[in-house]
Amino acid sequence: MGNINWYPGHMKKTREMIQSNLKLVDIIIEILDARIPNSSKNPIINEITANKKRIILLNKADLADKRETYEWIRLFEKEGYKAIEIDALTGRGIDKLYKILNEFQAERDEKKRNSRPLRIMILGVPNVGKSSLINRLSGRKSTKTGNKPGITKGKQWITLENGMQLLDTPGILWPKFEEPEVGLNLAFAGSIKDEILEIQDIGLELIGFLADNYPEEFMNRYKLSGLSDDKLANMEALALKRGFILPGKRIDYERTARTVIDEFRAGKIGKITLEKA
Ligand SMILES: Nc1nc2c(ncn2[C@@H]2O[C@H](COP(=O)(O)OP(=O)(O)OP(=O)(O)O)[C@@H](O)[C@H]2O)c(=O)[nH]1
Ligand SMILES: [Mg+2]
Repeated sequence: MGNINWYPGHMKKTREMIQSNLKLVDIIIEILDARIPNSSKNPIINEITANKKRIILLNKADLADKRETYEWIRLFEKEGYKAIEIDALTGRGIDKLYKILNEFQAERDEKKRNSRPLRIMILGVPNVGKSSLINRLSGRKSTKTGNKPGITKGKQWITLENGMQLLDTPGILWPKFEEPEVGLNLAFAGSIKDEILEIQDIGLELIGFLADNYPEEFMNRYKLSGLSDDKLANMEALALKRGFILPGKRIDYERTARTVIDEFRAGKIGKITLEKA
């Protein structure tokens, strides 16, 4: 889970590695977290992948707000991309992905004589579901094919059921760092190591967001009959409901925060999107 410490040298190396891999592929699959499509986007992906065809996947759509996911897809489509929602874990949406890939293949076959099967690479920031997607796509029917003649040496490729070639290691890109809001969103979604965060602060901010944006889901989950404008008051009400009380009748803020964060990540509070398109 997002435990890479990105530093400028590492970012430069990653970029160079991805750019050299880019030369080997025809199409990029960019995975975003449907709950945080903006915060889970690498800041320079447009620059890195310029002139490559790109499909945008909103993964973990099972955890996100359907309406918001729809708006994000419309936005990306307006920007000229193919965009779909998927759940890499269950495979929902993978059929649509194959349909798009097949369309790109047909387009290529029309343009080029002796066209070959598409070569694909997956890109995304840590924890968005790259490995899950690769596992899902590779399934049982596919075979790993290293150093296949005609395909660049030294690279491991997975042959998909439709014959296309998928690079077996995804490109892991760095997330945005500058905006504090992005950091919070990545923390809420579980893309930043919890140890480096003040869990009580993260929990408090998440409670604030939920009370403002998903009040019904939040009240239902924690059996609250009303909400305060003050996030700390809401946190305390929740703690009392759940009995998160320490000796001396002190509120266990740590446990309260941990609980809300865990339940949010597990989708127990509801289908929630943290960023609007
Ligand atoms: N609910 C849900 N969880 C998912 C989905 N896809 C992946 N996950 C979970 O998200 C976490 C990260 O998934 P990975 O596939 O390991 O993500 P990754 O992008 O390969 O992560 P790194 O290798 O760390 O960069 C795992 O706990 C997965 O089980 C999905 O569609 N829905
Ligand atoms: Mg992985």
